[in-house]
Amino acid sequence: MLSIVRNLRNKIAKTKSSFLGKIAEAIRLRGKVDEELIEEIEDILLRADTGVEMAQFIIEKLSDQIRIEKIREVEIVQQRLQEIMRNVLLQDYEQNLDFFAGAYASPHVIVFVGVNGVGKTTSIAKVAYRFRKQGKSVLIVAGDTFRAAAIEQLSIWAERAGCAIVKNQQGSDPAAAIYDGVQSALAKKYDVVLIDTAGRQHTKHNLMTELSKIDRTIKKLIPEAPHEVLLIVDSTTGQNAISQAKSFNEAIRLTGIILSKFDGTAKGGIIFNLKHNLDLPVKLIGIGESIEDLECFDIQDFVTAFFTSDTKADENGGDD
Ligand SMILES: Nc1nc2c(ncn2[C@@H]2O[C@H](COP(=O)(O)OP(=O)(O)O)[C@@H](O)[C@H]2O)c(=O)[nH]1
Ligand SMILES: [Mg+2]
Repeated sequence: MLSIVRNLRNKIAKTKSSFLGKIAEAIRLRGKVDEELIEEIEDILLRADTGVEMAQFIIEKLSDQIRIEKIREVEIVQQRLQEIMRNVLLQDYEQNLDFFAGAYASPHVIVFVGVNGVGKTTSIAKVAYRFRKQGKSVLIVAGDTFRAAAIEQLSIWAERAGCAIVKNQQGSDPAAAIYDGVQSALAKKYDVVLIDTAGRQHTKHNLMTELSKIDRTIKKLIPEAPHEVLLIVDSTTGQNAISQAKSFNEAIRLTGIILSKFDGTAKGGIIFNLKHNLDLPVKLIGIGESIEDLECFDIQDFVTAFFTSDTKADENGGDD
C-alpha cells in the first residue's frame, strides 16, 4: 500500500507541482488575504480543469471559512484550501475493489473505448501486463482495424506483455474481428480478453452505432459480457471528458474510467471534475508511457500522494 502511494507520488510530482504549486505560488506572491487572492485561486482551479461548478464550490467554501475564522494569514488559507479539496475527493468515498484481483468470469472480457490518441492501446498493454504478472492467460483482440499501424502497434505491445493477439486484415469489419477473437478465447479457455477499439469522436453518430454493434456481437457469444467497458480519458485534455463519457455510455454501457497521462499534466483538476459530474468510478490511472505505468486508482491513496508535502515526498525518494 505504502509503496503504491510512494510510486504514485513520484509519478505525479509534475502534475502536483504545476497544479498545487501554482496555487501555493499565487498565495505566496499575493502575501495577503483579499478578494484578489480568492479570484486568483479560482482562476487556477479553472485552468486546471476542475470545471466551473467545482471551482465555484471550492471557492465558496474557502470564502466562508476565511470569513468565519477571520483568517488573515495566507498560510492558513493554503491549509484550508487543501482541506476543502481533500474533502471533495473523499466525500462518499468508496474503496475501489482491486481491479486485477476481483473474481471474474472466464474469460473476463474488457473493452477499451475512447477518442483518438487518449491512450487506449497503451492502457491495454499495461492491463495485459498486470494480468500476465498474476499468471493469467491473456488474449488481446485488435478491434481497431482502420489503420494497419494500429494493428502493428498492438502486436508489439502484446509481445512485450507476453500475451497472444487475434488480428484480422486492415479494413475488415471490427465487429467480425472481435467475434473471432472472443470465439477463439472461449475455445482456448483464456482467462482474460482485452479488446482494442478504434478511436472515435463521441459526436460521430455512425461510429457510436458501431460500438453498440460491437457490444451486441460480444453478447452473442457471452451474454453477460463485456464485464468491463472502460473509457480512457486523457488528463491533459480535460473538460471534454464529461460529454465524451455521456455519449459513449449511450452507445455501450461504461463501467469505469481509465485516467491516462496523469504524469506531467498541468491539468490535475480533471479529477475533481470527474468526481463531481460523473457517476462512473475512475478505476485505473495511467502515469507514464511504459508498460508498468498503471495503478489501481484509490482516492485515499491518491489524496495522500497528491496533498502530502513535498518535504515528505523528498524523504521518501521523491524527485521534485
Ligand atoms: N505520459 C504518458 N503518456 C501516455 C500515457 N498513456 C498513453 N500515453 C501516450 O499517448 C500516446 C497515444 O497513446 P495510444 O495508446 O496510441 O492512444 P490510442 O490512440 O487511444 O490508442 C502515445 O504516445 C502514448 O505513449 C500515460 O499514462 N502517460
Ligand atoms: Mg490505439
